[in-house]
Amino acid sequence: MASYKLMVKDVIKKADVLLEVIDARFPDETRNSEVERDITRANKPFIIVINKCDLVSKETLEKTKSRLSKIAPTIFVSNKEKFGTTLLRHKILEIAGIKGREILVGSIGYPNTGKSSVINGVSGRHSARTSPISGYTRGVQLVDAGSRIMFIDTPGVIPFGENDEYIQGLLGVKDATHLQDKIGVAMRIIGKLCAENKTVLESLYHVTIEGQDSYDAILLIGKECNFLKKKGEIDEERAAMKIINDWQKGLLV
Ligand SMILES: Nc1nc2c(ncn2[C@@H]2O[C@H](COP(=O)(O)OP(=O)(O)OP(=O)(O)O)[C@@H](O)[C@H]2O)c(=O)[nH]1
Ligand SMILES: [Mg+2]
Repeated sequence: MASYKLMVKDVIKKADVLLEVIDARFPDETRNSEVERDITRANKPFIIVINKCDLVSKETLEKTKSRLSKIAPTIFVSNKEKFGTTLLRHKILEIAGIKGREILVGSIGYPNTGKSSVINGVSGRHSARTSPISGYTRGVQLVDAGSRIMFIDTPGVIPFGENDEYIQGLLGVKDATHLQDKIGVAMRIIGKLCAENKTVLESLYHVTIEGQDSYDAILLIGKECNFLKKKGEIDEERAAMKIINDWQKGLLV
């Protein structure tokens, strides 16, 4: 992990502009205040790239933007729907304020947020390697995006401890079968959805959630899916895995 931190510090030192790539579905969980502090201390400009915008509603995006734009310029991007990348290119050129030489742009953030995809989107090429399995980008990679922009692609930077299973599940760093506390992770996903977007949960599973706690909501979903153990009890672990899988597949947005 120490080498990750050193790698990030080195990229911050070398780059003229930094992109902090976050996932639109969980902006707070994928921002890293330590990295932001290091960038500010190094006196480098940075842009918060809110990626995977196709996976959230416009209202959620606007709320996120109004909060985060107090910290740094923010740009919405969806690589899937191909928007935001031209604007991002312009913003990089504007914020760097460098004339006549190449601009080095470091792309940093949590695993799987789409750092490599954003680079490919801006370059209009597929030079940075991407993957649904997080941790794909291993070493630091340089990608020439043309018109004076050179990207530094980095691996995901966040230290994961044993207690970060929720983040790991949320970000798709681990799939449901590899999570120890599947029920705990599913409960937190349900809690998040009940606070932000209860209807999507209700309509995907054909249930009505009215004041139940997250555990009871898992049972309700298990019952509706007919996930039963031998004795006829609801198989809450199977229900939890389904919820985590559906979340990771993007069905709960
Ligand atoms: N829906 C959606 N999926 C995206 C978007 N951008 C990237 N992805 C997907 O997210 C996954 C991760 O993308 P990468 O670009 O490899 O992410 P990364 O941050 O470089 O990942 P690591 O290098 O492993 O840390 C891939 O399955 C991409 O297809 C987007 O805008 N919308
Ligand atoms: Mg990558």
